[in-house]
Amino acid sequence: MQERLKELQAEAIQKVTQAVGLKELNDIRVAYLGKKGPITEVLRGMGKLSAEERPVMGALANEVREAISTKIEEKQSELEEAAVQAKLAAETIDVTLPGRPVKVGSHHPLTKIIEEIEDLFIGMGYEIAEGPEVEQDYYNFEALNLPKGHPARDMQDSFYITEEILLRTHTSPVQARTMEKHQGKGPIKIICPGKVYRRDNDDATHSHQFMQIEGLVVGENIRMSDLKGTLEVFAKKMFGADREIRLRPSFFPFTEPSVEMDISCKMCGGHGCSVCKHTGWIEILGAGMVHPNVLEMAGYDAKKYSGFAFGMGPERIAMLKYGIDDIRHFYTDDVRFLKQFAVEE
Ligand code: FA5
Repeated sequence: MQERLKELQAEAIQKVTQAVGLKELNDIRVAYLGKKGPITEVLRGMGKLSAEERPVMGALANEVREAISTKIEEKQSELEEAAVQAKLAAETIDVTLPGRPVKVGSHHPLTKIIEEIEDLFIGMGYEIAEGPEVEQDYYNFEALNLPKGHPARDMQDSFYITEEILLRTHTSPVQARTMEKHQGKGPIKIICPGKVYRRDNDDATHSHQFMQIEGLVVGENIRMSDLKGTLEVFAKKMFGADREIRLRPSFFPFTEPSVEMDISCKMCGGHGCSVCKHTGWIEILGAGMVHPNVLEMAGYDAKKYSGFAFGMGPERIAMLKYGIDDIRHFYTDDVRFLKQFAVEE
């Protein structure tokens, strides 16, 4: 019996030593130390032994169990440690490898132009105002001295939603809204950037959706010379002192007198090309002195208060500044076009 126990110990220890996985190790544990294992089997035969032999054999059986268990535990730790090391080796990260470059976006050229214009006017003491793109006919036209049926409404072909609601055709309704909010009191000095919509046919200089920046100054003793000086400062800062500017008499129902400002075409140096429709000039804004009717409708005393207003097209300004030959580039999201402006930042 003693010999059988020693044999079992040697056999089990050899199997444990050769085991290659935790599952196999557990199978060995169950096979040798389990209730149905050979050691238990040997112990069952102890009843046939004499009273002196029994404790000796019991002690030996415990020793054998102990020795096998210890070996199993050692092997288990060894296999677990090997598994951890293998996992670590498989997951090693080479921190010295060069990283993948991150694609960085950039500001859209129109956003850049609008921010530049905002900064310029904020520097002159203006505040930024906003208004809705889905606008009431009243603010888009009527409050601007354009009653229903007025022929000048045809100057801006509109997208109507209902008879009274439309997509605003210009940012001038923000003038009317701002004056109404000030309840007949001055001074007001605002610019208002935003999207506008017209049923214009798209071509190199026209888009059915485009941006405008409106300006409005209301106070006592505001004169045409203030408007001219402001526009000159703006144009020189924006395009450089060497670019030519011209003011042409014009007509807007909400200003009197009215002007339009053109800048000499950068694409052709003023000789004429497709961008300037062969005139050498590009129109960038409309302006004028706020019509007394508009002041009165907003609750101002037109004898005491006067004002000037202007509305410019940032796309046209960006085209002139960056030498862009087609307004549609702003809206077609060609990354090759947009990337050129990232370089400048
Ligand atoms: C107006 O919209 C007036 N509300 C401007 C104004 C404001 C006048 C305050 C007086 C006082 P106009 O329709 O000319 O005016 O448009 C103003 C500017 O928007 C133009 O000078 C041009 O730069 C730009 N613009 C007009 N139509 C388009 C278009 N279809 N696509 C791109 N830009 C346009």
